[in-house]
Amino acid sequence: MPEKIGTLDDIVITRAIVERYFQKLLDHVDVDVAVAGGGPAGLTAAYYLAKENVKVVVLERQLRIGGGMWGGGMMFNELVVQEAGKGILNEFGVSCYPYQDGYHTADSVEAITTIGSKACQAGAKIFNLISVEDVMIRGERVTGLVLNWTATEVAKLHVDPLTIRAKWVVDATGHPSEVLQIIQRKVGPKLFTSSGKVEGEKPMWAEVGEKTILENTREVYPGVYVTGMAANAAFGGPRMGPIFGGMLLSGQRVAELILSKIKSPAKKKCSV
Ligand code: 48F
Repeated sequence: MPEKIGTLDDIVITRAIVERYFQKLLDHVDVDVAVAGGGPAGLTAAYYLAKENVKVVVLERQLRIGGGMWGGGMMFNELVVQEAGKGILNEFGVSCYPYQDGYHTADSVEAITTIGSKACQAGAKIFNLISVEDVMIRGERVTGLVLNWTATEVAKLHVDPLTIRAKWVVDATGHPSEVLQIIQRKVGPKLFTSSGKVEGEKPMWAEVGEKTILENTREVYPGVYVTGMAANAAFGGPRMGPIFGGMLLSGQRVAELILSKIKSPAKKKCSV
């Protein structure tokens, strides 16, 4: 065996993984922001929050982060962004190529691996293989998320979940807007939408969808913001297919909205 590999004890490897994982988990059971869903919108939100030293955790059901970005359009792994979306890809360092006026393309694999990496390096903690199955509500405000291993969901095992507390929750679960569906199921039609329920996404229309997604990125229940495709699903905007600028801009916007809440401290009385 080559000398440079040295001696390796399988039990040390096991201890290292178990100790480090549980330390990481324990450090993130009480956070500023919990993001449900590690697609392009959730990861972009996590990046912009972590960059400002906000303690942020991303919970992702799948083994892999990235949601619907990997496959570009219909498994052609290229994506399109408009000028504003290109600005965010540039900030991440993703290569963009002009196609025609106002349209740029990027390799979807380069885009999502880079965004994920930048979010981690900024300090966001991502937990994959964990599904959000419920919310904690105290006094008509969401105060955290209820989690379980995706494996229990897949195997339909009767196993009780665990919880994490968060000052703010972000629904970045994409088309199904799962956190909002849970809230409406548990507390009735009390979302800040016209019907109080998830309005449901409308048919594909890139131009309108990319505009409405930014208006729809907002607080949708006390303590809960919505971003990405979940925002258009919540407020009844169209889907927009493989143009991804709206997802990135929505992730950035939700981070700005939460940062403005975190940074505007409650007014205190001055003593003289
Ligand atoms: O679906 P997804 O990519 O949502 P997004 O960030 O971006 C939408 C685009 O991919 C595309 C589009 C572009 O125009 O329309 O569809 O809004 O990522 C959502 C992620 O959330 C995870 C899911 O596995 C995916 O990776 N997710 C969904 N529900 C849960 C969840 C849940 N209950 N718990 C944890 N993760």
